[in-house]
Amino acid sequence: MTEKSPLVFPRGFVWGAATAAYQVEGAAKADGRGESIWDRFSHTKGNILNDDNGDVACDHYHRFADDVAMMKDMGLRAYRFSISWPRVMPHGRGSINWLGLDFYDRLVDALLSVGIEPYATLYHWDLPESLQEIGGWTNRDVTGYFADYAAVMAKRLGDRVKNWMTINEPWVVAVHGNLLGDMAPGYRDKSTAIKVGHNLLVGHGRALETIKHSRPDAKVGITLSLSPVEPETDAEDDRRIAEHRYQISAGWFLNPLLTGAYPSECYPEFGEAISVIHPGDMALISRRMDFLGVQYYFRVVTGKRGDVKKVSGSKYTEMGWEVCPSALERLLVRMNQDYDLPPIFITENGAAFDDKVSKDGHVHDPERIEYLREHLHAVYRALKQNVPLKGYFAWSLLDNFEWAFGYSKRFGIVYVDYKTQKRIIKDSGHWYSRVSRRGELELT
Ligand code: IFM
Repeated sequence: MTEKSPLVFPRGFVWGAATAAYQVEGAAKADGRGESIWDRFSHTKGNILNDDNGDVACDHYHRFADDVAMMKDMGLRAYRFSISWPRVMPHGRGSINWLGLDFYDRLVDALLSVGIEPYATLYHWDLPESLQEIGGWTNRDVTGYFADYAAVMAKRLGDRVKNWMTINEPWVVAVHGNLLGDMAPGYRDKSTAIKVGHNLLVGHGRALETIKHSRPDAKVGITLSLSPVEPETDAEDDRRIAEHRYQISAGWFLNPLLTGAYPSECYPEFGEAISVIHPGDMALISRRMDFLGVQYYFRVVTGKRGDVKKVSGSKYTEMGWEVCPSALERLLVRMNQDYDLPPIFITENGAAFDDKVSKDGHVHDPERIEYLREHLHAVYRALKQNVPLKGYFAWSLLDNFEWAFGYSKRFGIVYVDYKTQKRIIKDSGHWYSRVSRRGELELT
């Protein structure tokens, strides 16, 4: 093989793109949708840059048919979307909103009619506000309501949707939503964050059991945001500090799911929140998943006191995240050594850059092409080291509502003009479309 030969991915490797309900759907009040914690949070002044909100977003709710046609033209094989719990169950429990449920039915049918495999996430952060009013994820009953909602979805879509993700990025929900408070529901309390983290895992376990019960052929997994933590120097103390941070962040979720126990480093952090763990929980949480979704954006580099360092000479995205594809390879290879891994999908990977429509009407985003190429190269290298990788989803299909950053950060491989809702496939979208069609990665 010469330097220039394309890298050929295994036959059947899944090529897709991802979105999430609150970030793209809009139609916040349409057809009986209930309020979510993100509606409440984004409508509270000062929480979101420019006081943006997801009321309209990309209007995907009304434009999904065109978006699916565009995905087909792009040669995508899979679409990862999330279901808005309050659209389907406005209060999170009890009555079902049939009109909301019908939307996902139409979306799934549209995808399948053009040969795009649906990958559905049940919880991408939009908890029904009524459930927050009874304590949100700190209330164990919510894990049961989540399983009930999962059952509704499996019953309605399970004949056509074969791949389900329960919870998206529990670390982000726990830490940003309940410890740092810069995401919904906006709490700043460590004990709350730990309880939420645990109950999200319990919710995952319960939903997995429920879906498997009603649809034995369904494949069910969870998606985790994972950042390797690497020391600034090779000194033993620095390595120890970095490893500790890795265990209390990545290990906090990986270990219980894959081994049935929290890492020993977590217990001193738990304090009184330890009471959230009930007998039987760890067995429920660690029930074998069909796959694990890995979401990688950046690594964390720590200094002597565990403080996070900027790396001189590295590139950073508009989010201020270091571009470091080799850390994705190291993360995957390490995970494969540490655990008996189920099949792995990269369920999110991508970058925000300051994209502009140029005079020729196109969006030229060479930095994103380079980002995607280099990260796919890292995925390929991990595959060659026997990491059981089965697919890759670019984040995101569309520019969208980037949570506390509103519409200021563009992650899409498709540009969205928010005034007109016009979509323009970026150069990276055309590039990714060629990779997806051929199943091959050109390195130049
Ligand atoms: O936009 C988010 C997504 O909702 C979850 N993962 C990270 C993305 C970029 O911040």
